[in-house]
Amino acid sequence: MAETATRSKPASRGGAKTRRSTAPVRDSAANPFAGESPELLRDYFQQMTLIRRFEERAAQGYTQAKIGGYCHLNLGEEATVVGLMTALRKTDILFTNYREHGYAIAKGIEPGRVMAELYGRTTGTSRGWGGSMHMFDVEAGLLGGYGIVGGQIPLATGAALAIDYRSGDQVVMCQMGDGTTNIGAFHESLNIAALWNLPVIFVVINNYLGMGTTVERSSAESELYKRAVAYNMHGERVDGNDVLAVRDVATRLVERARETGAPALLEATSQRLKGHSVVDPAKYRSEEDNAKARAADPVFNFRAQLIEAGVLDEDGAAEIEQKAQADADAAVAFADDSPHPDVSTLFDYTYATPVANDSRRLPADPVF
Ligand SMILES: Cc1ncc(C[n+]2csc(CCOP(=O)(O)OP(=O)(O)O)c2C)c(N)n1
Repeated sequence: MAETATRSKPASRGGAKTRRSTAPVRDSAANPFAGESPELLRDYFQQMTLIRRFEERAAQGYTQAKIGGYCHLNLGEEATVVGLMTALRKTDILFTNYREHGYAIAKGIEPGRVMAELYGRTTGTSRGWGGSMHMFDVEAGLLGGYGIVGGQIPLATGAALAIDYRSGDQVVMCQMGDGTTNIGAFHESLNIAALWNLPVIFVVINNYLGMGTTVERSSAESELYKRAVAYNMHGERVDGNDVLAVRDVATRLVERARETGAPALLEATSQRLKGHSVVDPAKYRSEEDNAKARAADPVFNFRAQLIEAGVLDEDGAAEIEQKAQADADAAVAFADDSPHPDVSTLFDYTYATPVANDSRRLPADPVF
């Protein structure tokens, strides 16, 4: 086990205006970005901002009834998402729960294809049949998108077994929420991953809430990374609002798994800014909780830190924000302009047929 990894410095809401620079950020004890490439820092900010704008547009699309089914957003988790995905190669494999739009984008899938999946259009990642919770893209290494809490964990462990069996050099990352660590599959999978030394990093996003129940009320050990001890596995906690801290620890654990096969459990603490899903008004949260979540806003704080450190000025930040907004708007336009699946394809991606062993037909068609 290890201690909490953090590089955070309290965010400032002000900050001097400075010119955009390409030289490595000047080394100084007070500078949280010492030695970092300004381009990379701006790229992280760009990705985090794009995910923020994308999720805002997704919420809007839901209220306009353009998006059906369930819809869970990564609002407030952008630093964790970008930090984690930065640690993966394109060929590495990702499994997530249903809160996955940001992961899909940061893993390299076109935002338009992600939005089209939300809109149920044929140009979506799952041809419009999966929706928000079931994105899938083999080329990008995203093997779902799962709506059943914990459903992704045994599958991710199996994928790591397949990599090990073929002596591959890929690593699997398996993302889940804090509430998921009380599902039996979590414990079974961690046990087998440790026993067989499988290259899988289990990542728990601890936003301190399941749907509305706090971690303290549902988990006997609320510091979730400590659960790794029971499986003789390395466990670590990181401040999920700090994109660089997340990137650093995730990179270390991913590369360790690549070299030695060793699995690990990483807990990233975070705050979701809105309800569990877009239809949840989050009445179980107090004003104090909301204020705490807003104060931890990783996009807002990262922006302020970048300006204070001289990596960005106000104009540079605004330029990135405008591009992110334009990209999110373009994703919506692409989804809106894409076709709905033809009704004749209704059974094309299902196992079931109206009669066992019968050919697929539409519900209105006569069975006999
Ligand atoms: C097996 C199963 N049980 C219950 C549900 C209903 N459910 C959906 S999300 C959720 C809470 C999960 O919380 P957490 O793992 O912390 O993830 P978060 O939503 O916070 O990302 C529950 C109980 C489900 N989808 N699957």
